[in-house]
Amino acid sequence: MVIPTYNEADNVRHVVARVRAAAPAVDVLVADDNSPDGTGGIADALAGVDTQVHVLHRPGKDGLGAAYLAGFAWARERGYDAVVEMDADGSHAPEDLPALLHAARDADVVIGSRWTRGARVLNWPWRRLLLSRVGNLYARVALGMPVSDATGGYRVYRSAALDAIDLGSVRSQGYAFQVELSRLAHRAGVRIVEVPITFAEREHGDSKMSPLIVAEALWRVTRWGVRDRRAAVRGRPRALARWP
Ligand SMILES: Nc1nc2c(ncn2[C@@H]2O[C@H](COP(=O)(O)OP(=O)(O)OP(=O)(O)O)[C@@H](O)[C@H]2O)c(=O)[nH]1
Ligand SMILES: [Mg+2]
Repeated sequence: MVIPTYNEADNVRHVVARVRAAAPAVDVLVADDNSPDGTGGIADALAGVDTQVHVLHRPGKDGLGAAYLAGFAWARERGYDAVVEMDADGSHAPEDLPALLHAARDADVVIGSRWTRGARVLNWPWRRLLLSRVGNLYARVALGMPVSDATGGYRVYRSAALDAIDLGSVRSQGYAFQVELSRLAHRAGVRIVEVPITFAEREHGDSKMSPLIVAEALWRVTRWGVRDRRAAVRGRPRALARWP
């Protein structure tokens, strides 16, 4: 499991302990961007007493996408057959992990979803609910993907899915990173399933969400949607010409 962290000193200890308790077979990699609040040092201390906890120290804040790509590369070098993404802030419940891993037996990508039947979202202000709802509907329609929570960051990728995706082409940094990977997985034709999760607002620390991150997602989704439609239109006459 890769847990990206930036200033999560009040969360990292507890969240790692919960993962280790909920899924003891899972190894944890904390991918820290040299957090000024000392998160990296706390993670080192955890790794010092637990051989299944590892830390990837990155030089500075470089976005969620870059931290995940580095974490994926780390995991693939070591031959893991699946990689899990999870936030450090307690929004994703480690106790949901066994259900996600179970679903990964029959899927290449498992998305822990806030927007499928049975999911719960706790303590989120209505503005965040609306943003996530509308953003996901837009992504779903613009990209033609049967995914209800394309921005969610609680996922399992089987290595086969990562092999099928050209990770070198990924440029997104914020929420757009999750949407981009959903899109690439969908286009690669791998099996994607969604599992309902209980999502809770962070209790400690500050959100790194910013208007810039939302704008990046909106801009990229729109661009991908336009590109996909243009490609579909270009493809159509050829397809018709081939029709007997
Ligand atoms: N390594 C690294 N981790 C990051 C970076 N930005 C965010 N994160 C981590 O990514 C996860 C999600 O970030 P959050 O700040 O919780 O963003 P969010 O969940 O969209 O926002 P909230 O719902 O308000 O918490 C957390 O574990 C963060 O610490 C970054 O630039 N580098
Ligand atoms: Mg969060």
